[in-house]
Amino acid sequence: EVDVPESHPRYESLLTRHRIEDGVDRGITSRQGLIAQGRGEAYDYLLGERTLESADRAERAAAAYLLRADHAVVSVNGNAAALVPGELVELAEATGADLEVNLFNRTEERIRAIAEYLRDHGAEEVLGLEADGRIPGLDHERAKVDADGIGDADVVLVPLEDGDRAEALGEMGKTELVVDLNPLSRSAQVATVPIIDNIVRAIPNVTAHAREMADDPEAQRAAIEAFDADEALEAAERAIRDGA
Ligand code: PTJ
Repeated sequence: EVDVPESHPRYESLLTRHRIEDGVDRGITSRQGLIAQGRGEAYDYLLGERTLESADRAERAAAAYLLRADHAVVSVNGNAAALVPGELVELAEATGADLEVNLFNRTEERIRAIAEYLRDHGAEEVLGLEADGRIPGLDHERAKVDADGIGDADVVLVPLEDGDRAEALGEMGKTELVVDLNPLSRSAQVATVPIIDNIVRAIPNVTAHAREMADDPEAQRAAIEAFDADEALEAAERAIRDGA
């Protein structure tokens, strides 16, 4: 553990950065994950390192989609696993979603390490090792998914997803819930629900909304109804440009 004084103005941001470094040391996070985190931090700084109201509405809508799904899957990559392992397990439990390790830079070692790390954090079943399904339109390694996981899902939550894959999943007709701090990224642009927020704040808030609406189908319908993807993207861009 690094010693960051709590009084440091960017305490949270430094802790988050350290978790990504630790993820690389554990063989969970790719080296490219360090670069992705740097990009994310820059956007988070511009957004004021807070959850915008529009992002909170997106998180509530995402919770509603997960609860109403026939088969929801939460996709986990090397950055998500390093930053919010326990929170992802809790989200899956609160919504009845499956957890699937699905990597952009796929290696069997990293998949196994992430699955084990999620089990250490309380996950019972972790998908992603079968890789017996394919996303049409992507090259071999990028296309691999579990047939009974993401392959079969009607709703997928994909944090920090690559643009090509986000687009290809959308073309399969899946409802995509994307967490990405960059409102201009292709993944955010193609998502049914773009959540423009730090995954560290976003995942626990989706879980809180899911718990609150779990037995209330009317509230779930209202959360989906109240959400407009284009408006959310515009609100985030405005916040970056004007600080509003
Ligand atoms: O573990 P793997 O192999 O699946 O690889 C995962 C990464 C994230 C390295 C891979 O998918 C990748 O290279 O992604 P990109 O294309 O760099 O996109 C990552 C996006 O996530 C960027 O738009 C970042 O702004 C955003 N991002 C980075 N950190 C965070 C974030 N969004 C939310 N919360 C963060 N902490």
